[in-house]
Amino acid sequence: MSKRARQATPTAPAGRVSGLVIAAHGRHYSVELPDGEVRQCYPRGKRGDATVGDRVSVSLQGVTEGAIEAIEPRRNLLFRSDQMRSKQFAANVDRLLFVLATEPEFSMDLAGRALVAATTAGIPTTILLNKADRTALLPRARERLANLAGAGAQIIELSAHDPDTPARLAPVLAGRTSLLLGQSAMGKSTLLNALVPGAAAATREHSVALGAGRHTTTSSRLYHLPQDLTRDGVPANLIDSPGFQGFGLQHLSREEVAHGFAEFEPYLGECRFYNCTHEHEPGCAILAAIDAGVIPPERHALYLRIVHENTAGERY
Ligand SMILES: Nc1nc2c(ncn2[C@@H]2O[C@H](COP(=O)(O)OP(=O)(O)O)[C@@H](O)[C@H]2O)c(=O)[nH]1
Ligand SMILES: [Mg+2]
Ligand SMILES: [Zn+2]
Repeated sequence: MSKRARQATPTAPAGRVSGLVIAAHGRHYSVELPDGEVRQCYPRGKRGDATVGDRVSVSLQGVTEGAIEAIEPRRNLLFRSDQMRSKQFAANVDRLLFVLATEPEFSMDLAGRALVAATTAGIPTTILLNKADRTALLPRARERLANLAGAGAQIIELSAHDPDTPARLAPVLAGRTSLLLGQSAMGKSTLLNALVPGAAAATREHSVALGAGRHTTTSSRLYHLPQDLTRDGVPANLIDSPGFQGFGLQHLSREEVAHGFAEFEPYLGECRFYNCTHEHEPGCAILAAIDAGVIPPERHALYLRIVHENTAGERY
């Protein structure tokens, strides 16, 4: 038996090990093996597109490297896409933690789009309203977030600087893989460092290994949360992701976009016309719910923006 085969887990084919993608940089992946060893892996041939959170089958090469032979089926994938390309945030995510803050002013448009992406991917969302210590700014942030009351996301107000924050988030994080997402400057890194002791050091080492030479997050990375957050043997993980300035949803059809709005759900299928676009048709149940004050007009306006942007993209 070769040394390589003996290192493999008993269930894997000879020389193959199942691993977890914890970082991705182009076609260069950091894969964590069952014994905790992290190997630098490259996809075999054209087999690309693995993403952080993916389980992959790796054949070990040399002492520190490996080849990704296969990507195991995903439970879900969170990504954004414009006409040029798509950007994967993470796969196999149990919960999206969308980070907003009392300052600088966050974009309701981007928050709404991230919620649509998560909802259509089947990922529940918790909104973290950070910098709640800036109490004078809280009422305005709450007022803006009121439009999301029916969007199916729990909202937690917190301060990443507050030493009690990790304990308060423990029930949300325990036994799950959560994805931290948000515009830059909202406090994602501060929150990550509060929740994952040693995350800052790991990020630095990673940038050095890649020769990136800077500490800004340019791609997603999976961190293990402390062991007391393991539930029923399932460890808790936190995936940090780069900030973004746009959030296209070109991969979604009109119907999918509509289902991305949780508050539309009770009315979908109730319109007079089976192919209602919910834009102007008589007997539209969504438009009626807006008139009745049940659905905020701002949410419908976002639906229209996404749908129009996607149909404009089809013409090219
Ligand atoms: N007042 C206050 N400032 C915070 C809080 N969390 C983060 N910050 C500050 O907000 C700025 C941006 O934070 P950072 O974690 O780098 O944001 P990121 O770009 O989302 O990773 C930094 O100056 C932080 O010190 C908080 O809870 N309260
Ligand atoms: Mg950051
Ligand atoms: Zn309709």
